[in-house]
Amino acid sequence: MKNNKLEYDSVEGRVIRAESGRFLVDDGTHVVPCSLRGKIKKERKRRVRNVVVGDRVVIHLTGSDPNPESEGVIESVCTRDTMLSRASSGGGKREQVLMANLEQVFIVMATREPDFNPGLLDRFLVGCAHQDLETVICLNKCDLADSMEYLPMTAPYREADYTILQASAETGEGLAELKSALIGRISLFLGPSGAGKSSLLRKIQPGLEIATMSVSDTTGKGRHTTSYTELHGLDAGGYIADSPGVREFGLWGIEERDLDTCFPEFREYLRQCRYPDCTHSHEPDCAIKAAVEESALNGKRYTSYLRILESIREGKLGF
Ligand SMILES: Nc1nc2c(ncn2[C@@H]2O[C@H](COP(=O)(O)OP(=O)(O)O)[C@@H](O)[C@H]2O)c(=O)[nH]1
Ligand SMILES: [Mg+2]
Ligand SMILES: [Zn+2]
Repeated sequence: MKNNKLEYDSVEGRVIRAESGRFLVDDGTHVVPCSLRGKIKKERKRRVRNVVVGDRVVIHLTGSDPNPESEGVIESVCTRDTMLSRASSGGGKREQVLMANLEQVFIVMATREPDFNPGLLDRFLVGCAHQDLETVICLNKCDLADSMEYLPMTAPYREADYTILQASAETGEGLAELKSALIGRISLFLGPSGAGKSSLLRKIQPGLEIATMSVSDTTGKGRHTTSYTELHGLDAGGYIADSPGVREFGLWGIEERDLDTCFPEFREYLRQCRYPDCTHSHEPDCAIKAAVEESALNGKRYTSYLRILESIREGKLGF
C-alpha cells in the first residue's frame, strides 16, 4: 500500500490554468488543483521564475486517500522549449510571459467590431517573430464585411507570405481549415478583445464552454468571459489556449537591430543597404527605402516598422 502511494506521489503534468497563485495541472488522467512550493514562490517573487500556462511541471500529490489527485503542489518546472512574452502594461518594465511551450500562434483579428487594427497586428507579428513562433493570421467576422472590403486589409500580409485564414464563427466559414491546423499541436489564440477567439473555439469544439465551466467549478468560480489564458485539450488531439483580449502588445527584449528581420518581406533586401547596420530610417542608399519607393514593399508595413523602431528607441515598450 505504501509502495503504491509512492508510485503516484509525484507526477508530471502541464499547467492548463494559472491564476493568482493557484494552478490547474493536467497530468494526463486528472486535472489537479495545485499551489506552488515555497521555494518556487520565492523565486517567483524575485521574478526569476514564473509558472505560466503551458509549463510542464512536476507535482507532488497531497490530496488524501482515496483521492490523492484532489490536490497537489508544484515542485519544479521543466525547461521551456518556447514562450511568448510581452512587456507588462503600464510602463513595460517587466516581462510578462503569456504562455510557455507553444508551437504556433493564431492572431485573431476581426474585419469589424472591433475595427481591423494593422498597427496592433504588426506588433503581434513582430513579438511572435522575435520569439521564433509560427504565426497564422486568422481574419474573423468575414460575414460582417464583403471581400472587397476585407481583402485589401490582409493584402500586405499575403504579399509578405503570411498564412491567412478567413473565418467566421457566425457562418462557419474557414472553421474546417482552422480545426485541421490545430490538430496535434499546442496553439495560442491571441488578439484584441471581441475579435471572436472564444466563439471560434466553441465552434471548433462544441461543449468546450461546458468543459470550461466544470473546470471552473473545481475552484468554485464560474466564469463566462475569458479573464486569463487557459489551455484546452482538443478531442482531435492537441491543445489550444484562449487568451483574454490583449489591447496592447508591448514588445519585450527586442533590440533596434533585430527589428528588421521580424518583417519577413524585408529580409531579401537587408544585405543590399550601404551600411550593414542600417536601421532603414535616415541612412542613405537604403535598399528597404528604395523598395518602398518602388512599391516592391508595402508602405504601410514600412511605416509600422518605423513606428515600432521609434518606440524601441524611446524605450517606450509598454504599449
Ligand atoms: N457577426 C459575427 N459575430 C461574431 C463572430 N465571432 C464572434 N462574434 C461575436 O463577437 C462577440 C465577441 O466574441 P468573443 O468570442 O467573446 O470574442 P473574444 O473576446 O475574442 O473571445 C460576441 O458577441 C460574438 O457573438 C463572427 O464571426 N461574426
Ligand atoms: Mg474570449
Ligand atoms: Zn536600410
